[in-house]
Amino acid sequence: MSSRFLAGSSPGYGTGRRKSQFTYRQLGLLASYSTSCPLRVIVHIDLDAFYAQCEMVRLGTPEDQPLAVQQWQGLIAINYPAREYGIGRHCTIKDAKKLCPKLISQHVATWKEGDEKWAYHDDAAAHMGTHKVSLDPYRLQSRRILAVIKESLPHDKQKVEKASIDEVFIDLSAQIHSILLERFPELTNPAPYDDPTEKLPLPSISALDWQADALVDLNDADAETDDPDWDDVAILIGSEIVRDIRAEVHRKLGYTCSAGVASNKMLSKLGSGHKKPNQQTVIRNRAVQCFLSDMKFTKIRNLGGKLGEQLVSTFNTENIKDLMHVSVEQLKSKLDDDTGVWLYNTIRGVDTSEVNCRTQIKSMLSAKSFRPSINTLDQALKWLRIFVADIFSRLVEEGVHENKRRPKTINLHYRHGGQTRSRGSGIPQGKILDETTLFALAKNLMNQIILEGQLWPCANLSLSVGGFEDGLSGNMGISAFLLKGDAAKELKARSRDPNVDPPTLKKRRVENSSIQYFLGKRGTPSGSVDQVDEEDTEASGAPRTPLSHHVVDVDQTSDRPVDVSMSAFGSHEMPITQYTCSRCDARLETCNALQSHLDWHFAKDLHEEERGKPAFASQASGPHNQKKKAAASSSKKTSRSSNKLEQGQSKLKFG
Ligand code: DCP
Ligand code: CA
Repeated sequence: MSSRFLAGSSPGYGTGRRKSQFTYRQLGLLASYSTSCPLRVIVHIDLDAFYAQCEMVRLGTPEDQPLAVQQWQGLIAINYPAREYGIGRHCTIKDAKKLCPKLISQHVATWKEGDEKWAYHDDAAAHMGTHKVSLDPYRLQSRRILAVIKESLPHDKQKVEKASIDEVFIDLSAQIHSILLERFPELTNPAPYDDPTEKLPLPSISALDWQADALVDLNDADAETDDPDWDDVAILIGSEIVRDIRAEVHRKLGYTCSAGVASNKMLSKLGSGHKKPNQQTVIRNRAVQCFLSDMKFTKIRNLGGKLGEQLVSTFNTENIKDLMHVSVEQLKSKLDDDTGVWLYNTIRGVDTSEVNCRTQIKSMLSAKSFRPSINTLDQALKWLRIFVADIFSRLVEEGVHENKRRPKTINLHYRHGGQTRSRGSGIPQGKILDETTLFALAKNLMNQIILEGQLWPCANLSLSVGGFEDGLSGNMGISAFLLKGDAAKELKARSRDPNVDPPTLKKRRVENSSIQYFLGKRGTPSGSVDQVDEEDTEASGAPRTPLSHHVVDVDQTSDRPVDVSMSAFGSHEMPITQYTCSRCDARLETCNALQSHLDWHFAKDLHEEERGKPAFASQASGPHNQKKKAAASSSKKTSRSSNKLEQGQSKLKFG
């Protein structure tokens, strides 16, 4: 037994209960990451003031030095020492400097028109017209952090979802299952009568050591008189694991992060934001209601936007506790059935969405708005080269060289005469995609537009690739990627030797941009989405300040923007062949139709994942315990900020 567990006692000590509320079967489900396992443990890790920390690490800035990251004339990240001066994203550089004269404001890296590589330019802020922001340094750090997180986990039990540039979800269930069996050998005994529905014995401990974790308090004193059950033990092991991960990230790379440990994604994400910076919050099952009842529902993923606003105006409240009295039937009648059930479950802390390891990239986009507009092929080609380099480096990360994933379509969008249009083509299959091919395709599209006399003066150019499919190593659309002759040989050679870089692979890091704007800033869907293109200012008709950017705090490449942008762009597609959806075999006539269709699949997956399963509505608290909930919320307490020890627990200082 770990020394982190205190005060050994016999099962059932101090309680009326002799048995755990969990069964042998439920314990078994933990090993398989089952989303219906009530013992599951999900962690959300979020880097503190991420871009600011990246700059601090790069520049070797002392920890207490106030620093903000600047983009043109605005601030996009502010470190915690600077926040103490009241500096926020809303501040202008001038105001921020007034508040804190010793503030370092570091401009983000930029591509300079025609350059082959992004760099940190001292004069970037004054040259918005000829520079394009590069967030690539942050992506690079993000990848390094992710690698350290993964190295800290057992090789065979890594269920990690990169949710954004500075956030990950980790499902620790299987790892915790093995640790439980190791530490509590009684759990390895077969179930009595070989009946998996038999209840487990209670854990052979009565007090848990939560160290420096912010432990969400309970508002129902009775709930704490029960000795720990296996869900408490599982979540404690989760908090030990995440404390170690955070320490590793700090030790190896110098970054601090905050974390939430809970039984699902929604709660763990709320947990990581609960106490910042450099802290972790544990939300035990028994503390969920208390944790949520004090919260505004607009803080919950998917409730920050329109749906949240609709709820506020319908129920005249922002508070979760006021909605707890509303029946599922009422919610269904005010919203639609699915949304009503989802909301009913969500405010009760029920979320069965899975931690999704696979990135679900749908498209990539790189763009630049021009003020004043550009008028020459030379200028346009310079930007086109940057877009291609930008997108291609993202493709490399997606495994285009190994033919793991590749796009099927390419589109060039352009803004001319107040209208944005696009022209697209298919990307030839049967040959490994390289940067030269991509550039040739992009240039070809541009030439066509120019021939039609539609490009100059040009106020915005953007290049996108879409219709991603898995290649040879994936499970979709394999036939589309069967390579022949030299291409097959090249792929084989490369798969044998991962160190062989193809001739076109330049070791450069470039910015990736997209127009992802789906669920709002923090409403990152599972699967990764890209940073919104900070240059794409045309839609609003005026340059946006960083504050008003459609910035989704996520890295990787967009997994959903193309359908949004396509419809706005009114594309001029060139039909090439018939396309088959690799997920359902539907036949589509055009690249665009295929892309929209794939996006529909994705949106549907997302919807299902985000909404959880309606079946849980009946399992969640029903009318019979509404009264108890109401009583509980009226005796509300704030989260644990004191040194108070709760019954059955011990809290030590984090040494
Ligand atoms: N970001 C941005 N524009 C925004 C919001 C975020 O450019 N409107 C970028 C800068 C942030 C990064 O994304 O550093 C991560 O966003 P977070 O919302 O997680 O904010 P921080 O990491 O900066 O701070 P916190 O400690 O609150 O998580
Ligand atoms: Ca963050």
